[in-house]
Amino acid sequence: MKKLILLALIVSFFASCKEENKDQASFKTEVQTFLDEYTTTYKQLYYDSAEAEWAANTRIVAGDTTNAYNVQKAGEAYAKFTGSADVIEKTRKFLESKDELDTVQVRQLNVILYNAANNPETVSELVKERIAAENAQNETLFGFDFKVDGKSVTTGDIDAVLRESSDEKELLANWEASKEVGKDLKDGLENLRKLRNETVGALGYDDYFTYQVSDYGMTRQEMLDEMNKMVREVWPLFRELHTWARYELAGKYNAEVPEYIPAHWLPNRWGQDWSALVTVEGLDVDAVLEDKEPEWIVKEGEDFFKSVGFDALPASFYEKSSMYPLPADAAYKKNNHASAWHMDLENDLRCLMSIEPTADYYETIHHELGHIYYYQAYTNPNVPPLLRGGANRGFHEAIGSLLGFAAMQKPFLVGKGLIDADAKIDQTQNLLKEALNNIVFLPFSAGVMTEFENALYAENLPKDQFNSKWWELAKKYQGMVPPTERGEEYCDAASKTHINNDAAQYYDYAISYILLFQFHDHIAKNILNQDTHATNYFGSKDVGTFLRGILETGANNDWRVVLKESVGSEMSAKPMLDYFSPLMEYLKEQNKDRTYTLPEEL
Ligand code: X8Z
Ligand code: ZN
Repeated sequence: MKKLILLALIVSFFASCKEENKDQASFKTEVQTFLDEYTTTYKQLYYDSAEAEWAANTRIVAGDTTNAYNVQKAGEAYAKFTGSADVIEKTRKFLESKDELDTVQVRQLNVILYNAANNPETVSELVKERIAAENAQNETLFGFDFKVDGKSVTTGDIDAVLRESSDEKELLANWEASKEVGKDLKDGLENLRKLRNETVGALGYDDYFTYQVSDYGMTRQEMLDEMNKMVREVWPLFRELHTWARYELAGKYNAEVPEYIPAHWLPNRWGQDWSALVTVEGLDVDAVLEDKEPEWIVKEGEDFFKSVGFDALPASFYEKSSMYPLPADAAYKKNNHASAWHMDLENDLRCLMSIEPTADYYETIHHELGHIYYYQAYTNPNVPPLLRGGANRGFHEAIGSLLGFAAMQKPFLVGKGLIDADAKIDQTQNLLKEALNNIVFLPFSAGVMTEFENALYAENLPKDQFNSKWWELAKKYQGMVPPTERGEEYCDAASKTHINNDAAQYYDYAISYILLFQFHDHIAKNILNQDTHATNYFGSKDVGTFLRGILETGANNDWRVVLKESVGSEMSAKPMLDYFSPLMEYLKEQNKDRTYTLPEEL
C-alpha cells in the first residue's frame, strides 16, 4: 500500500514537472513571438527615423521646413511605437517572471523598457514637443553662420586658427566667434532640459541624467563617484601639465604667467585637447598629411582595420556617407561634428564627417571607423537587433580611439612609410604631446562636462547660472578661465555639440579613454610583446581576434564580464597612469622653480 502511494506521488511529481516545463516553454515562446514582432516593427521605424535624421544633418537649408517635417513624422512614429502603453505593460509583465526566460530574452526586454522610457505614450504631447525642440536646436547649432571680423568662416577654419596662430588678437576674435552660437541655443537648452526630464520622469526616472546613466546599470551617484575618482587619479599629472602649460604659454605670448589659462590661448575651442602645443620633430603627423587627399586618409583607416582581419567596408558605405566639407559656395550647411551611423541595424553603415588633412582628423577617422567596425561585427545572427550596441556606450567610443592612438605611434607610421625610420624622436616630447591630449581630456570630460550636465538635469541649475556654472567648473577642473567677462547672455556650454544633441552622456568618453589604455596595455604586453610606447598593431591578426572577441557580442553580454575576460581586470586608470609615469619626473624637473596654482588634491 505504502509503495503504491509513493508511486502515485512520484508519478504526480513528474507530471507536474512536465506541466511546469510545458508552461515555461510556452511562456518563452510567447515572449519570443512578442520580441520578434517588436523587432520587425522597431527596425523599420528605426530606419525611417535614421533616414530623416540623416537628411536633417547632411542638408540644412535655412528657412526650409522639409527636414523638420520629416524628422517629426518619423520621430513620432518611432516614439508612438516604442513608448506605447501596450508595449510597456507587456514587457513589464514578462519581466515579472524573468527567471523563467533566457538571459538573451531578458536583455532584450530591458532594452525595450529603456527605449520606452524616453518616449512614454502617457506623455506623448511632451515627446512630440521634444522631437521638434531637438531638431530645432540642431538646426540652430549647425546652421549657424560663424563670423570673424564680419566674414563667414567654418568651425574648421576657427579650429585651424586656434591650433596654429600665435597672434593673440586673431585668437581672441576666433575664440569669441566660436561661442556666439551659444546665445541662440540658451533658451532651447533650458526647454530641452525640461522636456527631457519630464519625458523620462513619466516612467519613474528622477531626471534625464539618471536615465542615461542607468544604461550602464549604475546609479547617478555611482557614475559621479566613478568620474570623480578618474579625475583625482590623473590630477597629480594634470597639475604638472597645467603648470608647464601656463609658463610655456606665457612665454609664447610674452605675457606674465597667469594663474589660470585664458581659454583663447589653448589650441581647442573647449580646452579639451592641448596636444597641438607641442610639435615632435620627426613625428609631425600634421606635416605628413598636409598634402594628402581626405579620401586617402579614410582608405588608410580602413586599411588598418583590414590588416588585422576585418572585412572591407561595403560599397554603400562610400556611396552613402557624407565625409567631406561642403564647398564654400554650397547653398546649405551640414552637421560638421563627426559621427557614425548604423542606419538599419544591418549593413547600411555611414559616416558623417568634414575631413581635413590634419592629425586631429586622422585620429577622428579611426575613431569613427571604430564605430563602423563595431556595427559590422555585431551585425550577426548571434546578436538580435535589439542588442546591436556596444558592451556599454564607453566601449563603443573606445575602439576607434584605440586604433587612432595606435596609428600615431612611431613604429606604425614607419611601417606605413609615412615617417622616416631613422628620425631621432624625442620620446619625452612625444609622451608630453600624448598626455596633453589624453590626460588633459579627463578633467574636461569627467569633470566639467559631467558635472555641468548633472547640475543641469539633476539639480535644476537655474538658467541665469548656466554660464557662471560652466566657467566655475572650467576653472576648477581645467584651470582655465574665459579671456574676458562672460555674462549670462552667453551660453558657452551650448557651443559644445554634445550638450545639445548627445545629452547627459559625455562620461562615455571619459570611460572610453580609460578603457583605451586598458586595451592598449593588454595588446602591447600580452599580444604583441612590444613596448606600450612604441607599438605597431598593423597586420596583427591576433590583435584582430582580440578585438573581434569584444565587438562581435555587441550588447549581448555584461560589460563588466567582457572587460574582466578581455583584459583581466576591472575598469581602472592604472594602465593610463603607468603609460605616462615617465613624464611625471620630467615635468617635476621642468616645474621645479615654478608656482603651482591648482590644489595638490581635488
Ligand atoms: O564626439 C566625439 C566623436 C563622436 S563619434 C567624434 N568625440 C568627443 C568630442 O569630440 O568631444 C571623440 C572624443 C571626444
Ligand atoms: Zn564616437
